[in-house]
Amino acid sequence: MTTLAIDIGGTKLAAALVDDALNLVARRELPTPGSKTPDALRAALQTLVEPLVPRATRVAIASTGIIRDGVLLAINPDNLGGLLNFPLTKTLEAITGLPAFAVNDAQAAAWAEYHALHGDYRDMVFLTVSTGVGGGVVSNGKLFTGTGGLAGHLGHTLADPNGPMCGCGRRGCVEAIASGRGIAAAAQGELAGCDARTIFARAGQGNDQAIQLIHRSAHALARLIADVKAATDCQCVVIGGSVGLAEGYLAQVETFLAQEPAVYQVTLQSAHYLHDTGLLGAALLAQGEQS
Ligand code: ADP
Ligand code: BMX
Ligand code: ZN
Repeated sequence: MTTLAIDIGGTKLAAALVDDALNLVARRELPTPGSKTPDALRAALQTLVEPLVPRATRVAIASTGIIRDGVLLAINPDNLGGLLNFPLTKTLEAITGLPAFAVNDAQAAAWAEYHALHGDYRDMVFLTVSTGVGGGVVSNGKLFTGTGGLAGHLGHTLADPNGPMCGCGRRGCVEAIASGRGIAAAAQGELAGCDARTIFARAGQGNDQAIQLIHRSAHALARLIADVKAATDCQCVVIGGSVGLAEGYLAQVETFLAQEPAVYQVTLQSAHYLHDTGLLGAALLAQGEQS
């Protein structure tokens, strides 16, 4: 079987063909449409997948948002506004003429990264620090998705009761502070209006404010990881997303986590599959669905 894997994020859309041995070819990427209307997303997905469809036998989608029965609901509508109840699998089935399966992006990535650990650990958590902060939990070898798809949305746990409002409606979520959007939203003065990528570049040039913004994100993530260790007793936390994979970020999280008591320490690793982990996780889960 050749799976057409699709990853829908708040910033970018990716697609590739994945075979049963998890070889990934013909990867394509497009920006997530700025208008974020259902029509704009449908059109962008069509453009993205069209060249890949003739070689595919099924579709597997990893998408930001709560995925329930193939439908996408945003927990943080700021990340993917205007898409309340977007019929993800129906849309892709109509575009491709193939059967489609959909799962949350971080849940998919958790499954791919669990697979990459080759049985070293039975309990692990994946965190993406990207447009938002997403999570996926594998406990005793089983991926948690929840009956309503919400399981693992760890970016919406509390970092600071006096922190910024989160798009989900809660104040002070980890996502509002640590995510790419959270980093950008806190930038002031000369960095106001810059995205997280630019802020990382400025930090690399020694800009104090940029360095502090990244510290603030890494510190919130480290505290989240201590909470996650307390909740799951996981043996490993894997970090992905463009912020999570940015040079030096994981080392900062490790430094902040080391300041927590010994019981909360846990091995941290960068995502083995880097930016393809959502694509591969969706493909793996689709294999499981049909086996
Ligand atoms: P998505 O959320 O669509 O899955 P990404 O994982 O690429 O996409 O995350 C997007 C966020 O990461 C944005 O806030 C962007 O500014 C930031 N970003 C992208 N590239 C980099 C980089 N090289 N270093 C740091 N941050 C980055
Ligand atoms: C948000 C939420 C999660 C998602 C996470 C990371 C939406 C649209 N998304 O917390 O479902 O897993 O962002 O998403 O509410 P990404 O776009 O940063 O990859
Ligand atoms: Zn939130």
